[in-house]
Amino acid sequence: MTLMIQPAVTGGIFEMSPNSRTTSSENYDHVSDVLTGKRDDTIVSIGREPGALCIFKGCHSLHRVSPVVGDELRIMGVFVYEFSPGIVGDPKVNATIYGPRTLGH
Ligand SMILES: O=C(O)CCC(=O)C(=O)O
Repeated sequence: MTLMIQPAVTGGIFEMSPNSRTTSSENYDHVSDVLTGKRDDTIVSIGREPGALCIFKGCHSLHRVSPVVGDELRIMGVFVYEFSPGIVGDPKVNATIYGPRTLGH
């Protein structure tokens, strides 16, 4: 679940191809088609106004954010829910996705 707090002035568009994978299938052919632009028809853009709330199956939906342009920060709350309590994201993975500023938090 994401909650837009402060959109980028330019860029920072959140796009996803909903349900592009399943628990039982990585669906590599479809994923490849999306990544190479052959299935742009499956991509949806999500609202970027402050307060925009998006609930989606992130593990099963390819998603990306276009480059943020300009000096203003794009601030997004990202809430990830697990089936069991106590599960946290791998700090190295988080640093790869969100930047080294997340290390140690
Ligand atoms: O920044 C966003 O708009 C989406 C972030 C996201 O979905 C993620 O970090 O997995």
